[in-house]
This record gives sequence, C-alpha cells and structure tokens, in this order.
Amino acid sequence: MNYVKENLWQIEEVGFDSRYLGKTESIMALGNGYLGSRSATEEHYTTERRDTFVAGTFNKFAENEVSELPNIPDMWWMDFIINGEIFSLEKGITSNFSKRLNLKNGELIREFDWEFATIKLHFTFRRFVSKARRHYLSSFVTVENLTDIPISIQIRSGIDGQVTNSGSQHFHEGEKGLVNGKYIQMMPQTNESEIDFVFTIGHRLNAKNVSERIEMGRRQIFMNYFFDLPSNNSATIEKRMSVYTSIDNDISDHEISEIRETAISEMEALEVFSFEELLQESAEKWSEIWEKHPIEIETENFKDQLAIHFAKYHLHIMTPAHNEHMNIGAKGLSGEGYKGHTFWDTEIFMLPYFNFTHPEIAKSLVTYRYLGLDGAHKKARNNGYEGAQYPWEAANPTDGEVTPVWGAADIVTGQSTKIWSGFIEQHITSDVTFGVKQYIDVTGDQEFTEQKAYEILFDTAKFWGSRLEYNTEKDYYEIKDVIGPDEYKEHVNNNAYTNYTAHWNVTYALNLAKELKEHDPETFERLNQKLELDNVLADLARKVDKIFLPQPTDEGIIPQDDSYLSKKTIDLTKYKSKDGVDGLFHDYNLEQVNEMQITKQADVLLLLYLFEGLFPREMKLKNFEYYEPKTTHDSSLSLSTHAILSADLGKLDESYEFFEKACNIDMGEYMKSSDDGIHAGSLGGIWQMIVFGYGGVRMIDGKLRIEPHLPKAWNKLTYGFDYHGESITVVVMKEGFELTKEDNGNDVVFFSNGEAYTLKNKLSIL
Ligand code: IFM
Repeated sequence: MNYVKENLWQIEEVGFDSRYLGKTESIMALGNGYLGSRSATEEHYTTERRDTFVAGTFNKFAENEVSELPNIPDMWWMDFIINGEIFSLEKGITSNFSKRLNLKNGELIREFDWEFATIKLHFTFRRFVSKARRHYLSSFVTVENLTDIPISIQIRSGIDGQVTNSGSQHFHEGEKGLVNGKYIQMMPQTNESEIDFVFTIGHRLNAKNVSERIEMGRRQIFMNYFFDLPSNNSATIEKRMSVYTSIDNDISDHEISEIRETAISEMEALEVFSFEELLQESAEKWSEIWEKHPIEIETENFKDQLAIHFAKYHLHIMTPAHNEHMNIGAKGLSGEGYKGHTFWDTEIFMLPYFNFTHPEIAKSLVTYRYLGLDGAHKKARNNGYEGAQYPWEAANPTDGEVTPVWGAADIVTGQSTKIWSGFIEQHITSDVTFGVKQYIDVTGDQEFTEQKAYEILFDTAKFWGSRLEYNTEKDYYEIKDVIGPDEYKEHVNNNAYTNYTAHWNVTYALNLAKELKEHDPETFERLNQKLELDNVLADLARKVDKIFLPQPTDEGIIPQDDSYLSKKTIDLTKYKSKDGVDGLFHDYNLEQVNEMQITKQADVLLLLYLFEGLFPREMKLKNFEYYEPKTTHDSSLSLSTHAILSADLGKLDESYEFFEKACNIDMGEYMKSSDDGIHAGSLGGIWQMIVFGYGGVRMIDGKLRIEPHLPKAWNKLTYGFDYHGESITVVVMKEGFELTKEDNGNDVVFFSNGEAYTLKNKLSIL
C-alpha cells in the first residue's frame, strides 16, 4: 500500500497485481451500514472476490448449513470490449495504475493507461455508496482514446446474479426486465428466508452515435452499448444503481410491486442530479461523522493519524445503525468470512467506540442483544440451563446459536476440525452484560436501563447460576469444559476470564437487586414476575462467594485455567514473527497446541485490562511478562489489548510497538491479511488504543477515569467523547491535559490518579 504523508485521508494501491485483489477489495470496501461492498473491479478476474451484502438479510442455503449473509447480485460489473478484444489488466501493458479510497467522502477511484496492440486508452473509474441515501450507489467511468485513430468500444453493463457465496447460491432467480424503456430491474428472492430483493439500474452515456441492445442470460440482465471513440476523445458512462429488500424498515409497503415502484420513483427523482452532486450529498453526511469528536494526533508518524481515519471509516460503513434487529459482523460487510455473524467482538471491541461517541448507534447495538433474549433462552434451554445464554455467533437476534460445527482441515488427521466455540465458548454471555453495563454507565440512558438493561443483567446472571457446577471435594462452584478467549485451549476447566466475568455478572445482579428493592421496588417487582427473581437471587446469593476465582501462584501468575501452567512451553519466535497467522498450524494440530502454553490472543491479560480495578499493578505487570511471550496474537483482537495494558503499565515503547502492529493488521503491507474481509474488532481496537490506552479513559465501577499518557512519538493528542449527554474534549500534551465542555450542561465528575475532579467548563491538570 502507498500512503502519502500529505494525505491523511487516503489509502492507495499503486501498480496492479491480480494476486492481491483481495486486499484492496476489503480495505477499500464501500458502504453505508445498510449495504457493504468489496471494491472488486468492474471487469472480472479469477482471483477476485466479488461480494456485496445487505445487512440483516440472513439466509440458510441448505438445511445442514448455518444462515449467512447472501452475496447479492453484482451491479458494479462492466465489461469493455475494445476493438473486439475483452479488456483485462492481465493483458497488454498497464501504466500509471492507481486505486485509491478517499476515507473522507467514501469515493473510490481507479485509473490507469492501458495499451494493447494499436489501442491506448486512459481509464478512470469512480464510485461511491451513498451515505445520504441508503439504497443508492453509483459509478462513473471515463475512457479516453490516447491514439490518433478511432477505437471501437462495446460496453456490457448490468446486473449479474451468477455470483454466489463461494459456490452457495442463495437466491431464486425471480423476475427481471426493462422498465419505462430506461431502467433494468431484477427481483430475486432468498431461498429460505424468502426476502425479496429489488435491484434497479439506469445508465447514462456520453458518447457519439451509440447503438444499444438489451440482453438477458441466466440470472443476468444487461445493456450492450456500441460506439466508436474518435482519436484523442473521451466517452463516459454513469451507472446509477439501487437495492431495496422486503425487510427494509424505511418503506411502509413490502409488496414486491410497491418496492419496484419505490425504486423506480427514486431513480426518476434523482435524474435531475449529477454524479458529482450525489457524491457531494453523500460527502456531507460523512462530514457529520468526521466533525463528531475528531481525533488529532500531533506526530511525525502520520500513519497513526491515517489509521484512526481508516478505523472510523470502516466502523461506520459496517454498522447497521438504521435497524436494531441487526448488528455488526466480525468482518463487517466486507467479506464472506464468519458469514456476517456477530461475536463478542461487538461488545468488547467495537461497542466502546459507539458508547463514547455515537450513543444513538450504541443504543441500537445493545437493543439487538435485548431482542436476542429469546435466542439466548433457546440456547440455554437446549443446553439444559436457565436464563439467557447468548450465542457465540449470532445472525437474526432470535435465531439463537448459528456457529458452524465444522471448520478448517486438521493437518494431522486430514479431517475437518470441529468448531467447539458454539458449544463451549461461553464467556460471550458476560461479555454482552459487560457491554450493556458500559453503555448505561457512559450514556446514563435511564429508559433503556429500566426497560431493557436490567432484564439482560438479571437473565444472564440466571444463566450463570444454572451453569455453575458444585465441586464437593473443594467446596466451590466451578465452570468446567469451556473455551476462554484463548481459542487454542479447548475443553478446559475454570478459565480465569470466564470465571471472573461470570462472578462479576452474578455479583452485579445481586447488588442491582438490592438497590432496586430499596429505590425502585416497582421495577424490581415487574422483573421478579417475569424472571422469577426471588428464587434466582436466593440461589445466586448462596453460590456467589463460592465461585472459584483462580488465584495467583506464588510467582503472582493467574492461571489461565486449571491445567495451563503445567503444560509444556516451546519457543514461539518463529510463529510470532510471521506475517500471516496460523503458521503454527503448519507444524501442529489444535490437539497438540492444546497441550502447550501457547495463547492465541489476550485472555488473562484481557481480564486484567477490562477489570482493571480488581488487580494491583504489580500483578498485572507479572502476568503481562508471563503471558505476552506465550501469545502468538493470531487473533486480530489481541494486539490492541496488549497495547492498552502495556500503556497502563507505563511500558510506553512496547505499547507503541503493539499499537503500530495493530494498525497494520489491515492497513499494513501484508497482502493476504484481509482476503476474507476487514478485521472489524481490530478497528474498534484502534480507537480504544488511542482513547483508552493513550487518552487514559476508562469506566471503573461505573465511574469515569481519565489518566492519559502519550507515547514518545506523539507530541499532542486531541480526542472527545460523550458522557451522560455532555460532550467533552480532551487535549493531552506531554506535560498534562486539558478538558473542555459547554458550561451550560451538567458538571462531569471524574477521577484521575486517585483524585476526584469536577469539570464545569474548562479544567487543566498539569
Ligand atoms: O471472536 C473472535 C475470536 O475471539 C477469535 N476468532 C475470531 C472471532 C471473530 O473475530
């Protein structure tokens, strides 16, 4: 990738290499939260992954598959047949190639010169997905004849429904045809969830003596345009596209004929606007995002600033803020990886960004979990538990568990590896509670707290109550046979992260019950009726002090689980320095890795970071030094936690190394990193490293703490956040920090290095 120091808003690929299409398709993906699209080229390549997804449109292709986001028919597609030759960058000579994404306005530009036999053309492709009109997307192509002879051009452009999810075709073909002699439409339906889609396209050509012809093929409808491009002349084609579905919540009539009409009316209404005007309208929506709590880093390392623009851009194009029945996929809407499913990545890695900067979006994300209570009940019941057990992977909120059962090949047995996470990676339940608790603490949203949050907090505690197992010999309650955040340890007992967070979940529910009984008995009684809280709470009160919390060894190390510390260690240098992940699995299978002290991602260290008030500094330091060398960081969720924890521990140089590596997960030079899609959690991690790590913000026991510490490479950091409806800006300098907020709101109380402060309007702490 190429990054230009003067441009803090652009990522660029210079020079074309079809082996690495996946990288830019993902990291230059376009979207608006309603839909997301990889930036696959207009023309086809065998190495491409041509995916576009509409959030929440899950479908199960076959009975034995789990539901996934279907890859919708491709509308970006255009073939250029030049002097009878199909244009491809794999032929002829390409020069001055640049593909670049403007993060500020969401415009993608690709341009180059292409020579083949007597042909020499300059191509410019521009496109955007509108941030202002969720259904609308558009591309604009200019072809310039650089020779002194005319060149014959045929353009084939339309809707291609032959795309699949790596072979799984999710759609019945449906009707297709020309409307009003001008627009082409295709109306496929998902085969199981029966969601209707309406795709509409209109073309505008600026060329002389064009003849045109419509064509249809199997699952395809397209226009053919033929014209001669005179020497030193140019022609343009604008493609105007829209997608609607029968689950859209911004249209009232979901009859297919009505949706078709809505789409056509929109196209007609937009005829008066140019590509440029519609792009500008979209850019204005983007500015609202950039104007809200901008982060500015004063540093020579301009990529740090670019990284936060990159992260925020992607966080917004992947988040379905328009619909609380939808959530963020672990790959956003930028790839087939993880099937569009939602993981704990949302609550622990992405939600904090929204909690602190866009509370209305955060509310939608936590509401999704409230709507998911039925799915969580289903999962608990199926496993013989009570209360709400959240699914490891979630699609529609009420679906319950959707984790696939079989995964990658085992290099020793040659069989598929079983994915146990859907069965035994259970910390997700307290992670959801953690996210919800952070949402209410940061926003002070009383209505959500009373109507929804309390129920989640109690119902998850109820699950843990039924999940705990009594160990008669040791006289404690334990949690056996789980996977913790470190997914390289399967079927372990008493994973520290799982036990501590379950204990926290239960304790929190007990304290809340006490408080409600005293101050809001009506609310308590309502929930008591619904969840039979009296019995549940009595049971939890009996168990809570006997929940086993793994204690530090004499050396101060908290055992990751009952058996971790007795396992053998190996030298991990070779695997830690590799570009890609999974190098370890070229040498060992999961069963073998299970028997070694190798940690995939922050586990005990994540606990120390999230529950920082619980553990003394010295203990954190010892555990950091013990676990980090054993961690391969094979999950993209790992580095940001290490960066923040090491910053907390004053290891700022080390922290900054983690920071830079974390920023490079997608943006860096490793060209295969993002083939399956962007790493959504790591992007939330970039914001957390800056605001929580270096900006020092944290919620501890419901209280706001701000203790910044800048890395050496930064002279100044400016960031902002919302807190209980107040908008706060923090400027961190080497010598201290300064906070401001409008002085007509409420005072904000926070603490810093053990001192309590009240921010009225402006405060300097030097
Ligand atoms: O949720 C993560 C998990 O922690 C590690 N494997 C990938 C998942 C999705 O990002």
